[in-house]
Amino acid sequence: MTTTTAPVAIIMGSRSDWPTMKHAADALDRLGVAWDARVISAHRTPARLFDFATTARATGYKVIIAGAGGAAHLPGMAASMTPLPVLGVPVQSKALKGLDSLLSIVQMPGGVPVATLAIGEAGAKNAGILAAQILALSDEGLAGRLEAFLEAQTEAVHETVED
Ligand code: RP5
Repeated sequence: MTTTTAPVAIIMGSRSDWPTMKHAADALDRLGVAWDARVISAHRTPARLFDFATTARATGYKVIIAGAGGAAHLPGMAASMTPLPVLGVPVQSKALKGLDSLLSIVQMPGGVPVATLAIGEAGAKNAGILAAQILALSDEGLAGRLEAFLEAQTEAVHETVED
């Protein structure tokens, strides 16, 4: 069986989602959290999704970030096949600007949760931070790095409109 040392899996429906999902990877890099990224489509590669989701926990993953656009079934289908927390990122679509992605991901039936983030880059970045926050519950070193990250973010916001 394949195993990983990376606690976070970033999966996405298409290579075209990577410019968005890279923001999750960047946030994890900044916080010193390892990740693996894979293209897994709920519609085009359903067998790959089944194999990934049903073995994700045994593989060693702790959190899954799943991004998709349009009829975005990837996060929900992944959540239906794993006990791991799934963070869903609605990728901005061309036709409906991601509103379709958002509604596809957020309206899960009771009992199968997907923690749904904002549409696009902000959602991907926040998914990375949220994954780190979940992992930090049992990792003091990471908790310290997160605190420093949040403090630096606050300090970077100037109260005046001019220098
Ligand atoms: C979804 O369809 C993907 O997640 C992507 O956001 C969208 C378009 O995919 P491509 O046609 O660019 O491969 O499955």
